[in-house]
Amino acid sequence: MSTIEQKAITTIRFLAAEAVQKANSGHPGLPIGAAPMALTLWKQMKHDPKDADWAGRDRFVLSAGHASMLEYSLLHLFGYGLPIEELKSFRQWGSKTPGHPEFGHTVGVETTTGPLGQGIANAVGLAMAEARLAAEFNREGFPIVDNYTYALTGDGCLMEGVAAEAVSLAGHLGLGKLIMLYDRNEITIEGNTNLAFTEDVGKRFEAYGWTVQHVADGEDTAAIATAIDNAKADKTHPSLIIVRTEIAHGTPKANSASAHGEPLGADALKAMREFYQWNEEPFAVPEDVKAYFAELQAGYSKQHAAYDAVFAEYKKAYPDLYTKWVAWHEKMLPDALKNDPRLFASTEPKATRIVSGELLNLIAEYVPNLFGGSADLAPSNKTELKGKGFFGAENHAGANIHFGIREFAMAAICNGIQLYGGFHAYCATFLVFTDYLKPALRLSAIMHQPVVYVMTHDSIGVGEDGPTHQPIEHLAALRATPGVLVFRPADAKETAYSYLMAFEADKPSVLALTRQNLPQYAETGEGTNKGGYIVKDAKNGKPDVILMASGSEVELIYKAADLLEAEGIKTRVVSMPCLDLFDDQDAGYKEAVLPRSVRARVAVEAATAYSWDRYIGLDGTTVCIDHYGASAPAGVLFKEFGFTVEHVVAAAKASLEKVKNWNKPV
Ligand SMILES: Cc1ncc(C[n+]2csc(CCOP(=O)(O)OP(=O)(O)O)c2C)c(N)n1
Ligand SMILES: [Mg+2]
Repeated sequence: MSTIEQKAITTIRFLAAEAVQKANSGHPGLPIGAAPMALTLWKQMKHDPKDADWAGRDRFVLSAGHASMLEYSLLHLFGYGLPIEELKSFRQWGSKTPGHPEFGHTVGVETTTGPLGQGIANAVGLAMAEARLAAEFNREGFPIVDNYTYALTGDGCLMEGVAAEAVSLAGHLGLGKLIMLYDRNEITIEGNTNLAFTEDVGKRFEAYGWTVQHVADGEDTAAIATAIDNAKADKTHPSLIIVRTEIAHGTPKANSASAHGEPLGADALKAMREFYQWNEEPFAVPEDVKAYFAELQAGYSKQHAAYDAVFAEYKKAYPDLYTKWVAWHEKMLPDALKNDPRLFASTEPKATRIVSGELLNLIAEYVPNLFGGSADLAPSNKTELKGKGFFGAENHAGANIHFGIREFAMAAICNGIQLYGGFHAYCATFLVFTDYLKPALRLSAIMHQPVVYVMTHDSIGVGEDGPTHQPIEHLAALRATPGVLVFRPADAKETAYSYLMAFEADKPSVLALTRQNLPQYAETGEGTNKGGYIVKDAKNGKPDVILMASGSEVELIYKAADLLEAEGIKTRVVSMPCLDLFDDQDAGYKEAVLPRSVRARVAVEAATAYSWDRYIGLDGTTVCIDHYGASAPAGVLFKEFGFTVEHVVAAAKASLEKVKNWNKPV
């Protein structure tokens, strides 16, 4: 390694240590120990700090997100436009340097990391997206999609189950352009990894089908560079490079758990300065180090220019492909799809999961860049895109993904696919198993990624599979997650409107869909866009009572309304396919649908009542299920658990009674 490179590495180490020290908070150990591999990796990467979004760039994921100061130091030094002032305000309000790297917040951060393990799965998704886009667009002499995906992981990420799921799939898929560097310092928060993590990680990865290399000394940048070169040369297997490092190398806290997540302290910093013979002021970047990075930038600019030249030629040689490229990178759905009458063609009773399958296939006719699949439940989730092939080691052009039974990785991989660009990602399983993928959905939301979660078997309507398979609290939990649209459509039309919104949203959506058939209603439709709307109003004037429901229970409130009206009780029927959207409407609209003056209300949903409290008011009531289900035919369960027209009618009368009593003079 040249002296200037050594000096650049030392600069990274001090920027990280000083920023954590100044913030009095953060994780200095890993950045200090991994600085040599980080510089070696970034130096050779294909990227352009002057154009962080350049489509041709290699992707880098800091899966060990707590080591954020490593990434911020790199972004600053490589010239991504992250000023030194931002490093000085690490972890402070309003800074571009939050505790963990946040996509969309700091230029150059490819994905939000921090929840350990997910970054690895994001990287797998990025590599899958690259592979499919390359298969779709590259032509002889025009490798317009050709990048590596790099991830840097610590011990922690590799203990996480989601990483195991993701790397297992990556090995199966032979993602040769996925390269992971493992900062093996054998330290985590509680101490040495021998406390809980003693397996042979290399052998495990070999068993997964990865090529594994070892670098015995994390300071040996030549060995790291060679390992990266070898990994790049192997185009048929993903690569793991296990680099033995020392946490907080060169400080008195080296190889200790206290270096993980505490500032080094003034004394240790002083000793570190002596070890590295570093006499710079805190946050100072020596001029020759600045010059070194400026010189690297010249190379990146050249690379980018060369890519642009190839792309310009490609545009000329393949104008149709170029048009397609633009279409694939379009966020909005084409108007032709929105005007296709088949979107709203269902007239027969149908399960919304069946409708969903038809819609996905219809959408795929116009939107060929759908990319997704199910966690081994495609026949139940109805998610297969017919005739579009399956993505695999031998077929990178396939649009369908067999995720295997790996729900969490599936969702985190979809985040990676969506972040790569060029795709609409979707994934599927039973609604009850959103529990298995929820942490990735949360990151979809934090990152504003419109991943579509097709979650079927949405209630006790699952029937015989019993309580383990019957979601109860899930809808409420998902609705409580900020930045997620939860759709529970009542029929085919509402399902279609939900899909159109989901794919164009700037946030993830969950579609909760039924296993069992539902009727089609004449009155449903565009109101879905407002999340809740009147589908049938009281026959004569202002309603006495409002019935509201989502999904399969809309049928119940329709029928109950008929009975109530027959008794002279004026009843309004409100379908609420998306509470999140309804909440976003202006006060006037909400008042028009749920007038304050109508206090008798019933909300019906085959799930916990949690979501509905804010709509029913003090005198309203719910017909919901606040306990686990049971194993029996769906019809029996609905009856046994009170989801009957009679019960809804009784609930409406009880609410009316309450209002009447309350209005009595005391
Ligand atoms: C899912 C998840 N669980 C727990 C944590 C809290 N946490 C942050 S870092 C860490 C230990 C990570 O160890 P390692 O990756 O070896 O990093 P190092 O100590 O070497 O910096 C833990 C438990 C987290 N960020 N994410
Ligand atoms: Mg560690």
